[in-house]
Amino acid sequence: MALLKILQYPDRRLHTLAQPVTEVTEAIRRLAADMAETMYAAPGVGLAATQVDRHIRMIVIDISEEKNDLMVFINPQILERDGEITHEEGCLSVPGIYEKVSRAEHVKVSAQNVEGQLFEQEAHGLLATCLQHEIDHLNGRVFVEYLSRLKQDRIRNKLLKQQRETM
Ligand code: K1U
Ligand code: ZN
Repeated sequence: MALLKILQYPDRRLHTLAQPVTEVTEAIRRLAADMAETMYAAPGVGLAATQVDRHIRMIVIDISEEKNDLMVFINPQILERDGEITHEEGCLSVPGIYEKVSRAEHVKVSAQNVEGQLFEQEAHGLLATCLQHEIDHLNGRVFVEYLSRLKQDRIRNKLLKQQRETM
């Protein structure tokens, strides 16, 4: 397994629309394992392929305390959404920034697993938030885009300054 480099906002590659996975191959399974290792090491509770510069529709999530409940979603699609919840969100591509975002409180998602089999997942609370956040990544959307223009500009300038200082 390998640790992958996570793209940092405002990298324009984070705005790429990810393409469907047409066949779940050994290479896809290896990427899922590498994404999981990268997520656990960061540490984070989710990661989208977009964030590691692989523009295919795959995400990994583990919101368990013990970090022993890995979920891999290939070609995830939101079938139902309802309610509203506001969570403080973070993002491994936007380090050090935490902001409140409102999203659906419940979602029903269909996806394929690492064997290529279709499954459905009902999610509430943090899992629902995380699924929506990661599926947004696959659509080229970063959570800061839900914030005001002023906040987005401040975050962009802060991260660009940090990136210049660590070059
Ligand atoms: O970058 C990402 O997409 C992962 C992101 C997922 C997420 C978290 C919270 C709300 C919505 C989406 C993160 O994992 S940020 C880091 C984080 O939340 C965390 C880090 C260490 C322990 C527990 C949580
Ligand atoms: Zn993110």
